[in-house]
Amino acid sequence: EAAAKAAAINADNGAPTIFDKIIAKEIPSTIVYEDDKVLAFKDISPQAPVHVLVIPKFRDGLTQLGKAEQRHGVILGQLLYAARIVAEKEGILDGFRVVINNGPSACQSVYHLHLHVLGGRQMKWPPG
Ligand code: DGP
Repeated sequence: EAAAKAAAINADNGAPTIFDKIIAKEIPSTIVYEDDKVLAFKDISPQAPVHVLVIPKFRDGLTQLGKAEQRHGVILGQLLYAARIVAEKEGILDGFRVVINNGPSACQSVYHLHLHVLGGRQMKWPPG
């Protein structure tokens, strides 16, 4: 029941998220890459020596990947390509992982689409 409650609290309600403040630079972050459409910054709670989040600057309904529509195809490609730029900048191009947590059962906690770029250590499979 506690888990169901937590899931409900974290459910996708379309409200603004902390990432809006990071995009607006109202709260600080360590930016790794930025262009007019995409922002990449270090995760506040790193799960690997390199842990960077890649987000669209304009959420445009993309609270989670499961809400993607065909019109989002271009930004989705830009995000994935930005993950590759981040991997190169961070020196992990030889081995890195890109993760998208979608929804409560995947432990998504921020409802603004984001790619996790992880590396700098041996990653395990399957993930938890
Ligand atoms: P997820 O669980 O997939 O929704 O990942 C959300 C990530 O966002 C999580 O790894 C921690 C990170 N995060 C949350 N708040 C902040 C913040 O204020 N600054 C930064 N840099 N990262 C944050």
